Amino acid sequence: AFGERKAKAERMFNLMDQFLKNDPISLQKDILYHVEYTVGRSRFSFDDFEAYQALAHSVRDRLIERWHDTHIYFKRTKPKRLYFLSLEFLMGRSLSNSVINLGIQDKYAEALNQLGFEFEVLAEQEGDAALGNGGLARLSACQMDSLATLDYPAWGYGLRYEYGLFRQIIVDGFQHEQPDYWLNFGNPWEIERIHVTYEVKFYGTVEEVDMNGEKHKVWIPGETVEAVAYDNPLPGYGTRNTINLRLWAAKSSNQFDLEAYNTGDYINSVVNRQRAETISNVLYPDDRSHQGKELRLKQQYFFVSASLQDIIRRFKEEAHNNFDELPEKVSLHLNDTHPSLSIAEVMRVLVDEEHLGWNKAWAIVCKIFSFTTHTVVAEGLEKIPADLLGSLLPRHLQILYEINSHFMEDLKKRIGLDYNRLSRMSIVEEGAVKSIRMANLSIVCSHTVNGVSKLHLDTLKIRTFKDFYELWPEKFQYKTNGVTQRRWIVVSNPSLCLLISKWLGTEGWIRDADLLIGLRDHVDNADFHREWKMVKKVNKMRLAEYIETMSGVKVSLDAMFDVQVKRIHEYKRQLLNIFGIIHRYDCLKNLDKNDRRKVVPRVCIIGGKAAPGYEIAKKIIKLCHAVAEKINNDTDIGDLLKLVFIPDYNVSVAELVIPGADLSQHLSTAGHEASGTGSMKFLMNGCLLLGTADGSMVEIIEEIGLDNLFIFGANVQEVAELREQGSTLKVPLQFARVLRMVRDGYFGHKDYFQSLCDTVEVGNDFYLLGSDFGSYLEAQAAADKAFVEQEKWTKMSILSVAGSGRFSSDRTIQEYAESTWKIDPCRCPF
Ligand code: 6GP
Repeated sequence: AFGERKAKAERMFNLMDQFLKNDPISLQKDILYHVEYTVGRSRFSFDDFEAYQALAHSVRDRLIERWHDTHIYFKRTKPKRLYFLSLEFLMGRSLSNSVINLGIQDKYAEALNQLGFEFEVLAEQEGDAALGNGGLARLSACQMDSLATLDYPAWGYGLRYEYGLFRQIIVDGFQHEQPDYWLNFGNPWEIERIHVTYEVKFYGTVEEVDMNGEKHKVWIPGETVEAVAYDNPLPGYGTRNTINLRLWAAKSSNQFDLEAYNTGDYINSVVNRQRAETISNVLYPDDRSHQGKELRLKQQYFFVSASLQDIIRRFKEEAHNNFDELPEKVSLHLNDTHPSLSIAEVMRVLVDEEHLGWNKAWAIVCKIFSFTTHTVVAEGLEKIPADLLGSLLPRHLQILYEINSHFMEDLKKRIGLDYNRLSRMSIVEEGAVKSIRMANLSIVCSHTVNGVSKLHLDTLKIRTFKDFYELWPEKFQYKTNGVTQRRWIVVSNPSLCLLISKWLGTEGWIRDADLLIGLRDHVDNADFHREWKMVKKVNKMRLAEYIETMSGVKVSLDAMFDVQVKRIHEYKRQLLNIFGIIHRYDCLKNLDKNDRRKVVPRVCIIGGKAAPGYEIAKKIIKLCHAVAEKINNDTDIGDLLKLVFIPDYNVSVAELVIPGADLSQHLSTAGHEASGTGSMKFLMNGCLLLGTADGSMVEIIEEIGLDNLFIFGANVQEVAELREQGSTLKVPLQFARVLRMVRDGYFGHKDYFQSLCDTVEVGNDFYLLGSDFGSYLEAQAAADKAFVEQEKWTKMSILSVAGSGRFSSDRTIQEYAESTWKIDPCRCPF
């Protein structure tokens, strides 16, 4: 009977497969249908934006079809599922990525051509979905793409912020923040599920009640908010599998405030209900400092509670109520500590609602969670004041205390009464402000704790989580980050994509990035070199045009395009870059005309956002503009040196900037960048890297060899030694000179820049700009020298791409799937 049912289902799927046709005529019909009936414009008259909307809806239809098929298949086969819990996803645009993954880009291009539109032009109409800050959030997006492509039965869960990461505008060289109204023009990529809603509770009290002779804790909440699901289908490449990213939005609950109604205060009651909806309103724009704000905690719990209700409901549908099976069916991944309240929440559900005993519940919980940390510094780790947690989530605080007291008891048995160590490892931090250490909680309860590069794990072992590592060495692993070559080559660099496929004789590398190694076979081929350089030139032209429209600065295509784009942080040392540029400018000014001719012209490009409250980072942005103004207007210098700041750096800007870069800079003080993923995107685009041996750079060096990039600066051990030296540290004269120029007001704003200069003064220079400056300049000189030898440069560029295969997020995800999540591919056969 099962065979018959299966055959019938397969016949049905074949029929359904025909439902939406993908030939250009059908696509045109669908687009025009959406112009008329979805967008509500006449099919005889619509503009580019309306055409984009209609196009997006026709793509969405195709996504939905596959997404349904995938989920029906998952439901039928009941595989163990991965739930990827993350408060941030930096998806960027969806159109190009979707049609490429669906494999129908050419057909759409043709269909649009006949309608008088160009695909690329319409793609530019789309705004970015920026529901995240930086590296962590973009990593989640890359990993979702890999999960779909590799057919894993995975779900992403996140929050649907009404306002994503702020827009950065620059006024007079200063950063200003504006809200990101990304939903104002509608979002064709999501599906609102008005029937998928859950109630999320806050505040209130905990009571103990007798049930059948047993005592149980019952949480009587003081406020209830509703979570509504918005689903975002994410297609894999070269597969029908299309997985779901489910984002939650807050809606006021249907429970009406009767008391307010009785007293007649109808208006206030309605207004108060709206307050509930503010929970998912806005993304917190700090990527590393945690301020223990109530709203942030509310966001976290709102997200955790809705996601877990959804996950447990699905589990119960498939496994009935046998919670012993939970570890075989469910893997919960904590993307940093932000979702770690999940641990207390699962305990609460199992103990209070499902009435499992504490020990049994704990044994289950310890088998289902895995955790990845994305930071290095202990100060960056999340701590939540116990008072705050107790008032918002009274039952969870009790559970956290209980988890901790069990843990402390066990720990004493293992390590004895070493009170210092016990207090360092405790989940509860006693002190002026008693607080909950979310990282300790995550480590205690997860079966695996992951770093994001080898060096990162080493740092965690010897520094940040030393005590835990000594207790549970087997828990600690690393999975070096990766990025998806679909977005970072195929979508963003179509000419390179064609060239690679031509010379490899296959498009197989789009699913298997290891094949890129085959480019090594052609590394000396003159035709290949010519075509390679052509591709770079085309991308540089695209970038040059963008620079001119954004900043009015005309740049020469013969110059080396030198790029540093990422969040602005002291540890990422954008200041080192700017100081290097000042030094270069200073040297140029002192050269005579003849010598200037020998200089490699540079276009220095810097971009990135500063957290709104991060004063020093904002000053770095201002300094960049002040220096740019001086240099770019110096007719003496002309095309030899230009400096441009690209405003509002985001995913779609990155797609334009990265392919056009010759050189990119990754300057973090060794030991501070957990991994770094920007470097991998540049690497895949044939851009040479200049940087420190930090994070994943160490592994990039292993892969492509020291000869093919420019490494400088103190390594991790040296950093520790240098810091010991304090105010006796030696700093090159050039550094002191540059610092003096800034201090003396050479670039204006003398007073404003003093405090910035203080941060790198000897004795105060925590990130060691001064002591790394000499070797930084040497690395820059080596880059100049290599750039002159175009054949050598091209070879290095080819070898960079050839060696980038290991930095595909496909590799990362496969490692997680096999060794951490223990999930198998589940490929929809239809
Ligand atoms: C970042 C790390 O700084 C970066 O090195 C890493 O590549 C990336 O995560 C992905 O793992 N961290 C964050 O963005 C962050 O918010 C709390 O950390």
